[in-house]
Amino acid sequence: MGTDAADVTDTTETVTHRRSCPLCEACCGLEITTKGDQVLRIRGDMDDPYSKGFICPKGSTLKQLHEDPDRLTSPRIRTDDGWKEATWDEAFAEIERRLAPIVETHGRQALGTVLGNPNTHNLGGLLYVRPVMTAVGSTNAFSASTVDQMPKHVSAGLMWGRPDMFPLPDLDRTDYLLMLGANPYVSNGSLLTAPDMPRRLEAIRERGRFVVVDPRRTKTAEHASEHLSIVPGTDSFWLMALINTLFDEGLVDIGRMAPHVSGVDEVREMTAPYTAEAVAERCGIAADTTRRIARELAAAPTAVVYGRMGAHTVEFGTVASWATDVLNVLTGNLDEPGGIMFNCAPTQNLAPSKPGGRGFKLGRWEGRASGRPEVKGELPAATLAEEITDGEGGIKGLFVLACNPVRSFPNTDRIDEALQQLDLLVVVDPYITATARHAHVILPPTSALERSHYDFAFEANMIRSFAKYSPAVFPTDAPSEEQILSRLSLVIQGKPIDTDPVVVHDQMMDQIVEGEIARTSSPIHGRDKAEILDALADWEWSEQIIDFRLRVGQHGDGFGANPDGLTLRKLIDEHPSGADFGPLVSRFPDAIKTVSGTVELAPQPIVDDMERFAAHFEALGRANDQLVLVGRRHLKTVNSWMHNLNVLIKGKTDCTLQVHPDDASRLGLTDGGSASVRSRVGEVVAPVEVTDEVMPGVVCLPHGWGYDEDGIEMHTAKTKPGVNSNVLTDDAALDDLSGNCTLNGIPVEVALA
Ligand SMILES: Nc1nc2c(c(=O)[nH]1)N[C@H]1C(S)=C(S)[C@@H](COP(=O)(O)OP(=O)(O)OC[C@H]3O[C@@H](n4cnc5c(=O)[nH]c(N)nc54)[C@H](O)[C@@H]3O)O[C@H]1N2
Ligand SMILES: Nc1nc2c(c(=O)[nH]1)N[C@H]1C(S)=C(S)[C@@H](COP(=O)(O)OP(=O)(O)OC[C@H]3O[C@@H](n4cnc5c(=O)[nH]c(N)nc54)[C@H](O)[C@@H]3O)O[C@H]1N2
Ligand code: SF4
Ligand SMILES: [Mo]
Repeated sequence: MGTDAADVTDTTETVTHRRSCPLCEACCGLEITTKGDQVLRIRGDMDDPYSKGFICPKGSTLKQLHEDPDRLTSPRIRTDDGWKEATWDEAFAEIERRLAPIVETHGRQALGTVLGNPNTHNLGGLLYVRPVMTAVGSTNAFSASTVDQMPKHVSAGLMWGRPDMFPLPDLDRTDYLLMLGANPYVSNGSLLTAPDMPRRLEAIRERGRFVVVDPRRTKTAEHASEHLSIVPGTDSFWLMALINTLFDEGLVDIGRMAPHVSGVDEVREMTAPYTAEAVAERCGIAADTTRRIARELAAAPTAVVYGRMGAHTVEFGTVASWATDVLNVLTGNLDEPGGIMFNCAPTQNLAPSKPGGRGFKLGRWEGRASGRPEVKGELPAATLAEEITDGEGGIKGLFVLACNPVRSFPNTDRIDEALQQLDLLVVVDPYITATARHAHVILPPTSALERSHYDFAFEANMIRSFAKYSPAVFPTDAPSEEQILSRLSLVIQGKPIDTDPVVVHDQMMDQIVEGEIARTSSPIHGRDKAEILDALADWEWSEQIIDFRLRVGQHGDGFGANPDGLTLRKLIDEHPSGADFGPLVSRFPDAIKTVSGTVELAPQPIVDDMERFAAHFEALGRANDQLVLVGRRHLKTVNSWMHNLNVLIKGKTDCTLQVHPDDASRLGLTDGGSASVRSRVGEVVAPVEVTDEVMPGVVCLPHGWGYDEDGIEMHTAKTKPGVNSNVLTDDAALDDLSGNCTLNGIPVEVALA
């Protein structure tokens, strides 16, 4: 091959970077090759000991996202003549100008925050939204958690006293996996960070059994040992029937954890009405199948039950989430290899401690307009619009941080109208989205390639103890999300806009270090704060927090207490693709933090909900031939924002209404034709895909689409806008215990359009 002149003079070096992918919970390792400011190639990092080279088609698109001409690189201010490109000083001055009269006239309770999913994938967002929320200082806190996993927080909080400690299916060691309402072949896993789900799931099928429960024959279902179709919204009843069968057939065997579990007799009573026979028709699963699955779960050497979106975003999502883990406990699979296990991240302190703690409380305050109880300090996303518009004293100033409620929350037309009534809407987002188009000020963060990363959110959900630091590929002087959020918090506090935002970080470090020094089980208990802060002085911002947490964590150097232990410097120098510290280890009973110090199988709020549950069961018995809507995800797009890259959306649109052939012929619908879908709150017209992937009586539409509205500036997405399924989801349909929204099993009318 010849060498041309350009190559001879081009002395720019080719550099290989390692980082983890921030686009979904799998956190796959990427190997990114750059030359100057150009990305030459992105592929799976074969040296990453956790993901071992696995990536999906989205992983390589960090390049296209970085280069996307629609991605904002400077703030925008709304003016009478449209958007004005602004400096950061101008943007914060505008926020100050609009904010002051709101706070003066109505106080801080007229402010609110909305946090979105990408905060969990982005270090700055994850660590620095807290100062913004503290500065806002109102009870109007909303997030994507109540359109997602809140039922799991509630059941974990009630059962073991730790709402953030999710039960992790120990996939690589289990013999039997029962999975409800999840599609990890597409989603790549949720509340479960295990890159290369296909390989891990196929390994379970080879050594044991892997059963999928889903109203659709998903790709995951196709690869399972068995697929059971279930009537949407009925998982809670079916899980009760599995528990009932365990009692009925004498199969309960809790094993090692038995002395640390309470409420078994109450569960026997609570589940008594829900025999396999009683639920069969309502769930669409034959009684002998249900009984067989219960026996299989009990007989397997190790087994685990796992439920996600389809099981949680329904009317009794918390009961479903609770029943899932009751099954794990009653079959002896609590905190055992191959069962459900718990967070063993390197930043965890696993020093022995006594079981018992403060437990978990719900409903410490209520939404002003909705009267709905808070859960984990939040109000339900479904009540955002009414908390702005209804009655006296509503929200006037809203800070939306990495969220697109006009696409992601239920009854989005109502939210769309409500946002336009605000006196101040600040949106931190790289795009002018359906939500950001209503903003007074948009603050854009840097791109994923321009920032460093450590997966504090997802290391807690990994099935191995794994640490990985990703340095920025293209370091930049543009304000980081850390700096943007810190500065925002200062402006909200009423500080002068030229205050150095590092004061926010310094204050946070003071608190973090003080808290750790005060903990008796900490390796730095009783040490001098200044000495610890001094030892971190080589780092700034988030890196200080990463170094600190690694050093006080289970493998850390304890700031000298364990000189060979882990530090951020060591992680970077010795493990650029990540350090694997082995599989999960048992953490109970020490880690149980309920007031009783036991895993509580019959927490009072769940017991109290049984009456409503029974009434719902009765009502289902009277169900007619009403069609119900469920959602789905696609491998190449993520939620409401990854549709702006041609490499991902080219080809036939994925945004179709799936209809079973029997329903299609009854309704006169044809493949490729159009159908109108109407719910209590709205109507959309979508292209029809006739397929027996969905069970009869169920139609399915993905969420996140709908780019055709005026003002959205995502030009590639606009070429294939799709329809917004959250025009149909009902903001009045909630899981009462968690405030989570019902996104699956929405009653709809479908007709030829
Ligand atoms: N009908 C229906 N609705 C659903 C769901 C469903 O299954 N069905 N799923 C729900 C679930 S599980 C979730 S988690 C939510 C997600 O809903 P959201 O919380 O709205 O999250 P995303 O749509 O992923 O992204 C929100 C915004 O973050 C921006 N963003 C991307 N990266 C960054 C960044 O680094 N910093 C900042 N500041 N912004 C960034 C994107 O441009 C986007 O506008 O949707 C929920 N809505
Ligand atoms: N490619 C891609 N990956 C993603 C995302 C994305 O948008 N795109 N989003 C990320 C996010 S924020 C999350 S939270 C996770 C979600 O991860 P998962 O929970 O695995 O994702 P879903 O694909 O929504 O799977 C839900 C399944 O539940 C089924 N279902 C619907 N109703 C019911 C029901 O009543 N009962 C049962 N048993 N099943 C039901 C649906 O048919 C669907 O197959 O994915 C993450 N990963
Ligand atoms: S599965 Fe895809 S999107 Fe998710 S982390 Fe891996 S490469 Fe990124
Ligand atoms: Mo999510």
